[in-house]
Amino acid sequence: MNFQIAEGAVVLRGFAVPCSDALEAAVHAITAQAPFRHMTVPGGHKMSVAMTNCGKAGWVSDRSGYRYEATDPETGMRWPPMPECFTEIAASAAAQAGYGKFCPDVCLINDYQPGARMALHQDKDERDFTAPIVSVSLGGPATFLFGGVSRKDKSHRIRLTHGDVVVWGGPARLFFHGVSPLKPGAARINLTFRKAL
Ligand code: MD3
Ligand code: FE
Repeated sequence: MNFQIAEGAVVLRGFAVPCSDALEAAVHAITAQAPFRHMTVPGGHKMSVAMTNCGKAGWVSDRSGYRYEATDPETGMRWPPMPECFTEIAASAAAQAGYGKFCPDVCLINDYQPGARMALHQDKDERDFTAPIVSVSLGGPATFLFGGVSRKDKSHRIRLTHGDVVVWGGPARLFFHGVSPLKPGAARINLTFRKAL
């Protein structure tokens, strides 16, 4: 069921349900090599969301800022490769939403335990904003917030549950967005596929 929530942004309800066991197993294998960790933001606080990455590079944050790095700063090793089921779900969701030939090179994996949240922000650390971003939600439900290209724009909320996929392209690619604190209950995993390099 495709549902456009803004110009360029499409929700695919339950799109990832058929392959969610494979996606979760792949996350488990990735975290054995590159464990979830709470990164430090430039202001010095640790994020409430725990993160890891797979693919050609990974998103990292520390006191000096945000960037993509080919290696995991915790281990000095390259990030685990992107599993085939990851590339496949991202490309097929993008195609379903009207974005052909999406070939992500990085996947940020976010682990939300109860209480974890993500403040309103834009994704601007990638080189090319013409490619969409594909987000896959697994596990417990979350309230996702999205506004517009200005922080002052009115924001909307949308409930995302297990298997929901959102494709953010066109004007929506640079929309402000965030996640409300996760309610007690099941943890939530989010896979964020990007063309970053
Ligand atoms: C809307 N993660 O890691 S993914 C992030 O649920 C991030 O973990 C959220 O935002 C999460 O940066 C949301 C969905 C998403 C990603 C990129 C967007 C929504 C977006 C870019 C523009 C607008
Ligand atoms: Fe984001």
